[in-house]
Amino acid sequence: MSTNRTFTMIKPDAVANGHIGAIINDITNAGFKIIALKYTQLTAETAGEFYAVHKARPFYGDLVSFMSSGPIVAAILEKDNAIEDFRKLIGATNPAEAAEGTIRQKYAKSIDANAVHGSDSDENAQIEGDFFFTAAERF
Ligand code: IDP
Repeated sequence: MSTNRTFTMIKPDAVANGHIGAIINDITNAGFKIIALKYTQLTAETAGEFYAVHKARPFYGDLVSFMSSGPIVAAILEKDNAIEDFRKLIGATNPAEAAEGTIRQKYAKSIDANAVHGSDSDENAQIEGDFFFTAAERF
């Protein structure tokens, strides 16, 4: 089922650097509607579970410890063509390669601390949204 929804996190670096407001502003200005929103912190265990798909990658341990190092903002967003449009809005994984004006280009400093997460498919958006939000927390 294609839902026109995506899931995002504002990662610990962007939260610590005071960019929550600016990033949410960029997201809503780009036409995304907020369906669910939460300020929370992952544990090493829940971060490990969320990123289990990357378990075999060399950066997995660093990714899990970084993502559990401080609070994050999790959100479900809605817009036509949400997955692709949101990936365009955030820019390349490595902020050094992210296009001018993208969220990662503006607010991220490195490939590991890259300010935001964006789902890469409808299926993963559903799984990732379900990881953080109950049905009663979506509007
Ligand atoms: P994406 O977040 O742009 O979809 P993925 O390849 O799915 O990128 O990687 C997930 C996350 O893992 C990235 O956002 C980044 O934080 C981290 N990551 C990816 N590649 C590297 C790397 O080569 N070194 C360190 N961290 C990485």
